[in-house]
Amino acid sequence: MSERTLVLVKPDGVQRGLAGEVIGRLERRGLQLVGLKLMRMDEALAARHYAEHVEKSFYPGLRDFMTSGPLVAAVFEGENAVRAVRQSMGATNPLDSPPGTIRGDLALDLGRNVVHGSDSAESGEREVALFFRPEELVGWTSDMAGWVRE
Ligand code: IDP
Ligand code: MG
Repeated sequence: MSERTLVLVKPDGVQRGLAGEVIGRLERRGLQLVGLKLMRMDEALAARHYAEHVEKSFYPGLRDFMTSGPLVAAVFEGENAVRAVRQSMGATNPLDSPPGTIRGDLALDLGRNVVHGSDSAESGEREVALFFRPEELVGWTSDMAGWVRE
C-alpha cells in the first residue's frame, strides 16, 4: 500500500546547509518526492504537529527550536515510505543512530537532530495535511520506478 510521509529538515539542518543533503539521500534511495517547500513553523503549527509532546518537559525547548528559523518540508510517497524514511533517518538520539543514517552521520544531539519523519502512515496523512494544501502536492509518474521497485 502506497503511503505518504512528512519529512522536515529542521532549522538546524537548514542553518547548516544540509537541506539538499537530507532530501538528496531520500531521493537517491528511490523515494518519490511529491511536495517540497521552505517555510517557517509558528507556535500554533508546532503545537499541532507535536500534539503528542505538548505536555512533556522538553516541549518548550523543542517548540522554540522548531520555530527559530526556516525549515524545509517535504512529502515522500510510495510503498513503505514511512518505514524507509525512519530507517534512513536513524534513531531519535543521534548517538543511538548508526553511521550511514542521516542522524548518525550528521548530528550529535537529541535536541538538534536535523530531521523529522512521520512515525506511521496515519501520522503521515495527518502531518502532510498540516503542512501542505492538496494543490501543493504533485502526483507524477517516475520514469525510474521500474528500476527502483520490482
Ligand atoms: P522522532 O523525531 O524520532 O519521531 P519523538 O519522540 O517524536 O522523536 O520526539 C520529537 C522530537 O523531540 C525529537 O526528534 C527530538 O528533537 C525531540 N525530543 C524527543 N525527546 C526529547 C527529550 O527527551 N529531550 C529533548 N528533546 C527531545
Ligand atoms: Mg516523532
